[in-house]
Amino acid sequence: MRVADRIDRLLETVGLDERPRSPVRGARLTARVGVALGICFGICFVTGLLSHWIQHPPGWFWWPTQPSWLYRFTQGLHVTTGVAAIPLLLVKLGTVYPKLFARPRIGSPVRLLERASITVLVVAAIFQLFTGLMNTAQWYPWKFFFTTTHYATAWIAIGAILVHIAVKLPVIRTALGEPLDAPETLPDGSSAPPARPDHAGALTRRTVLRSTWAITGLAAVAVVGQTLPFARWISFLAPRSGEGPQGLPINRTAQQANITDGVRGADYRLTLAVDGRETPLTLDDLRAMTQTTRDLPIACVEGWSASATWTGVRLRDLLARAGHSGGRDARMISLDRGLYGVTVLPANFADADDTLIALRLNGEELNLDHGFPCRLIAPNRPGVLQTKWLSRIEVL
Ligand SMILES: Nc1nc2c(c(=O)[nH]1)N[C@H]1C(S)=C(S)[C@@H](COP(=O)(O)O)O[C@H]1N2
Ligand SMILES: [Mo]
Repeated sequence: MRVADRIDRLLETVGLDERPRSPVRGARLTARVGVALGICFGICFVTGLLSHWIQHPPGWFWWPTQPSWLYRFTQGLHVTTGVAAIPLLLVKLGTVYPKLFARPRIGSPVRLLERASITVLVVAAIFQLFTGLMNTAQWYPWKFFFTTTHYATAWIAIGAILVHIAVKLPVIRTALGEPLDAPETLPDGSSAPPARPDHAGALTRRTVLRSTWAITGLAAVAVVGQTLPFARWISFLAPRSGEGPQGLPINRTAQQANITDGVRGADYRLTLAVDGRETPLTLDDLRAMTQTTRDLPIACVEGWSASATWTGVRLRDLLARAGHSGGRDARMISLDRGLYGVTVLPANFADADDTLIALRLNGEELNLDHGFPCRLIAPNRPGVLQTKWLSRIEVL
């Protein structure tokens, strides 16, 4: 027996042969699920790009300080559309997988190219959704650095999606124009008999589509609760749902960052560095300055977010005390020597009314895990850039 025939036999045995007439398959179902999937991927890509640019700003990039909830919103959308895309992708793959085994297996160069592009698309999409989901759970069972890989693969995925849409556009248009469960039109123009017409209770495409919307909605609701306080109770997928000292979750504790209670000692200083001049301030110096109170969210890149009331010294006032008059970026340096111990605050954020070096959280002195003695809290910023345990601020 030829190898190709053997493969066909094998696939038939395990039920993976080409069965285009199965009621839950066909372009009409695939196209409808595909549109929803395309919208999710599109929103996820744009919001992901934004998040990446805010954290690694190219020269031309500018991000506003207001409204303070904007990043919370865009990143919530990123994680929610990403999670919603998981069931959509599974259903879509389920409706088309027999085509992977369609004959001829290799065929013309164009067909080969089309199959190669589909393979890239499927692999990149699964990779993005899987690594993104793992990141929301802070579970990194891999060796590569998450953010750069997730970002690079996003371009591959979106490129492959655009090629796929362009190639399939005629099929998509026809399929969307036809009613979901009506008989299919055969190549000769006649109507095919409906799939399993006499099978009472047979699975219809409409049933599959409705179930798909329901499961997708459920997945979205499960994750959106970590961003919307009133929806927190339904958020069973949200790993950090508002617990933590002073009513706020924590990503990295003081202990994990090697910050000991020693920072409570009398020798703690926050040093301001402006044009080669150093101004060391004690915690009492900071407490003696004019205090400002603001309600601002921590919006973690991983999707959870929570609002809190912060009190502290305006960064602008603090730097003015060291002789700085605004208009320049500032580098935040932490006692934490980890990955997020140094961040750069663009000039418009350094000068903003709402940007604080916080000493208090929700009416109490800042908990050690929240960044005691003091931390940065600025409006409309990813949580990862809200540097805790500050020891030094340099005007650039
Ligand atoms: N020095 C330092 N600051 C940090 C971090 C860190 O690892 N080190 N983590 C950041 C991240 S990822 C988030 S989401 C917020 C969380 O702040 P919270 O622990 O006060 O809720 O702190 C940010 N500030
Ligand atoms: Mo974060």
